[in-house]
Amino acid sequence: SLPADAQVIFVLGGPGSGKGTQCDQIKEEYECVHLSAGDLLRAEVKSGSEVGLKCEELMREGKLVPFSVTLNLLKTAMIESGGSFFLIDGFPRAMDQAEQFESAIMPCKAVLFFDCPEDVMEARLIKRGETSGRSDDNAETIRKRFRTFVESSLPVKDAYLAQGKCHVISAVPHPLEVFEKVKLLLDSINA
Ligand code: UP5
Ligand code: MG
Repeated sequence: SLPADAQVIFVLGGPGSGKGTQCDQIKEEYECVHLSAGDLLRAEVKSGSEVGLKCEELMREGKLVPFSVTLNLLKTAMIESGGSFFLIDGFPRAMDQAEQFESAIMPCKAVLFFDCPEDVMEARLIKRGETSGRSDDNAETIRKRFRTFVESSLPVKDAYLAQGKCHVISAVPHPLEVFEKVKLLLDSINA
């Protein structure tokens, strides 16, 4: 089980907004465990498990995998990490996921939301697709990921804004400049 003082921060933003890039920076300066739901899913696909096979197709279509899959992967990784301060990157991607995670595990302390125009995210992903090997970094799937993001994931941001838990940071500047804002924020919520 998780330590009594465990804390969760959700790191959200559109496809290619820079969630992973910023989490890599954060973990250099803060003692935390970075868990990317997408990375956990890609590892599951790579393992060749039955669950992985089911998810592969959905991810290639830019659709959400079943919530039970991500919840199990995240919960297991949280416990196995032995950590107590968790950056959950790219999850929850829909409001029901947020609610169910919070009732099954714990309420999040805060949400970091990376705001980025679609054309900027698209250019980043197309460029990354030249070398990433990710089956979803192609123009057609990127469009579908954007659609899923707007329809399912953006409402999560709005709900946490209404709760006063969501902090929006522009993801357009240079990564180091974005990180300066992230640090101010984390220090202000005393993570
Ligand atoms: N880059 C980053 N920051 C930059 C900056 N400030 N200036 C210029 N360039 C910048 O960055 C993307 C690219 O941009 C990189 O090349 C980077 O160098 C550059 P990255 O940090 O990787 O952005 P990130 O937001 O992490 O983008 P990612 O592609 O990982 O976001 P997605 O949300 O699309 O992908 P994720 O891995 O989270 O999910 C993949 C799929 O899994 C989903 O589409 C879905 O099918 C499935 N999924 C679920 O179903 N449920 C979940 O809970 C999670 C995932
Ligand atoms: Mg990522």
